[in-house]
Amino acid sequence: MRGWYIFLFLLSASVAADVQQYRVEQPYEISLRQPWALVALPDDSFVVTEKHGALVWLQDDKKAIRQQVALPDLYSEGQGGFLDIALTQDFALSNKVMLTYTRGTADNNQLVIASAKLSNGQLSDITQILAVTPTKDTPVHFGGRLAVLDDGTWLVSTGDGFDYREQAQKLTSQLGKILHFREDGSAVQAPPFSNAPFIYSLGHRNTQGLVTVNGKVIAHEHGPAGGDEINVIKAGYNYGWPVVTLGDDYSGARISPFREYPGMTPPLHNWTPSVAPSGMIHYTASRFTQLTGQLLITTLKEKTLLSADISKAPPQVTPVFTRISQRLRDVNVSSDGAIMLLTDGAKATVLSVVPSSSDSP
Ligand SMILES: [Ca+2]
Repeated sequence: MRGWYIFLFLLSASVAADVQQYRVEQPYEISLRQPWALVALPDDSFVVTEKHGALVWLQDDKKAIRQQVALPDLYSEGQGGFLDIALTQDFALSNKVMLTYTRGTADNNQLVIASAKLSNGQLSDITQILAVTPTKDTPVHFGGRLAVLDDGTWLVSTGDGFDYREQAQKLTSQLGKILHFREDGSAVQAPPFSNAPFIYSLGHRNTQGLVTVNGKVIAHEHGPAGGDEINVIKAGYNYGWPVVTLGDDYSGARISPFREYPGMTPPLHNWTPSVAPSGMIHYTASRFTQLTGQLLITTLKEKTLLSADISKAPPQVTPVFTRISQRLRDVNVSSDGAIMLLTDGAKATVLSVVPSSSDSP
């Protein structure tokens, strides 16, 4: 009888456990310097942004080409620099992309959104369409993640600037928000706050994961000491920071006496202690069938990839590929369903993870 219970335990444990049969490859020889985003292109090549202002094109034939991008007034200190790139819906025809970077000086800097053309791994026609206000004097908490919605309008996350966390609650500031805009940088029609037409949601600390899943917007954000969150983002909603957080200040002091507050939306998932979530995708491929339909989230502090099944309440969050123990900056997928992981730091690389059969070493 006891053996039968152990069998049942192993059977149920195997459902939620790490994907066991996988192989990790390093397909590109180039060493990447402080990369931020890993972007898949329709021709199955990838581009990687590097914060100091370079774009690296990783081609299918394993060659890599680095371009120093002419980003006007680039400010590349701390967490700032060249951050995200996202393709427009008609990219195959137009070669048009959106990008984020930080501009200015140590005393006066801001996140900006620009449109550009991307062809043959090279960016051109870079035109600033939006700049987050007010400017600030800290080199951290810029947010910077882009996502395109089904109707072709755009969202971008902004950070609270660290020293300006109270502004995350103010509609007069674009810090600590998710902003909504059209492809030309103008405000959308009928925004939730008529007096702050770019603001989609408020009360965020530093959001670096932003995806759509079947029309729903899902974001993750860095908390302070603990209190990292996954949120379902809805227009006009307040996500609480810094009035409500399940984390504490780095000193150990409470940031707020409130763990919940009327009118403020609690997270779908909370991580305490922090994992430091960086990138995120919705995995729709079938190469790893256990992961199909799940969110894949890279982490810096936890040094692993996490899968999140948000069809369950509460979401089921599970480490995957646990033999890889590195700070991970971003994640994407190749056209054949391989999971591509961008590592973090001054000598970073791209790892490709594919299933291996049980008789492989
Ligand atoms: Ca929150």
